Amino acid sequence: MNQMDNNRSYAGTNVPSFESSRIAQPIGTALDRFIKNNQDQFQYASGELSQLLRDIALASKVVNREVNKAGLIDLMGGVGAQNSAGDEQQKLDVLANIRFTRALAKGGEVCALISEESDSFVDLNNKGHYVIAIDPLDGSSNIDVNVSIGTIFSVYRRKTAVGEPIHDTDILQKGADQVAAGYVLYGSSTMLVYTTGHGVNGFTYEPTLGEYFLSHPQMKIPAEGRIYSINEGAANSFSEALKAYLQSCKDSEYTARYVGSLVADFHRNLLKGGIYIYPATRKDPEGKLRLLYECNALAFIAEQAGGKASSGTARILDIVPNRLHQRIPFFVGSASMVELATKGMDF
Ligand code: FDP
Repeated sequence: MNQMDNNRSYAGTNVPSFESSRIAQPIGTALDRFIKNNQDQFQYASGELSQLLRDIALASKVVNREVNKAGLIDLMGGVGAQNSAGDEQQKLDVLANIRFTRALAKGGEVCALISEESDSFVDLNNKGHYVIAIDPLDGSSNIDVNVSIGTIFSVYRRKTAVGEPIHDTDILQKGADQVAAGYVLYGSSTMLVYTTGHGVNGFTYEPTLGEYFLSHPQMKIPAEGRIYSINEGAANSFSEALKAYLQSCKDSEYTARYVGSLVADFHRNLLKGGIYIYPATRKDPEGKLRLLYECNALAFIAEQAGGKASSGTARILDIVPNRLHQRIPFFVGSASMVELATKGMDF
């Protein structure tokens, strides 16, 4: 079929034919195949990290199924308890935590798991080479209202020798030490986006085949964006520098977009260009988001995609955590926006 056939118009309109549309293009590489093809990029390549990524993908499919059914079976609402960070635990938070913990424990590659839902780290298998930090279900307050939520994960190589007891040096590693990081977005379609330090690739879940396929190869965040994402309800307690930055966004007639699920806001800005900000506020003087299992992963992905991530005073990936559930102010997204937003910060 020639190009003219491909682009023929119907009834005088210039509608591209089905054959030439994106719909007709072949489905991308399956995630499993992609992981295998790229295994050699990794300096410790032994197949363990690849297996770990597959375990995460598998658990995310189970969670995706549960998220989709949440309104039909009794999976909405809280469990009547708080997690280590003091947030109300939702039923799906607890379930997602169980799904990921089980998948990672069975795999055997992970020696310790840090989760938003557990007070201390979980000792999984002393023979594993990897430490994982995970927010099993980010954006919990959106579960009951059917708005996009996500999973965020960071993977570190353990510092102690295999077989030795897990030490603080394994657990409290800075973001720059991550060997992989990613997120799953349970949205209008489900996507898994991850990096192993060689760019960022995005995979879309095909539910009838039960498989993720490469749909967004080598993702790059536009250096300049026009979207700003922040909960301005707390504006009275923002620093003067931040207030001035937000005013400049308004003066330039930027677009304000805030889903209230970090993964969803981050993902949109990654694709379109923009900045996500969760600053220090009166209520949360250290910021609200957790360094180890929220900010580090997204900072790694942002940098790999050409963007930036800052606490306002430091590059996120350079910050050495001092405790498991440490919070930090977070500015992430298009490089020039993060630079401008954090200029002259007075935290
Ligand atoms: P949530 O409390 O619903 O889990 O990680 C915490 C988080 O959501 C982020 O996903 C989200 O961006 C932010 O908190 C929303 O906080 P505010 O309601 O304070 O804006």
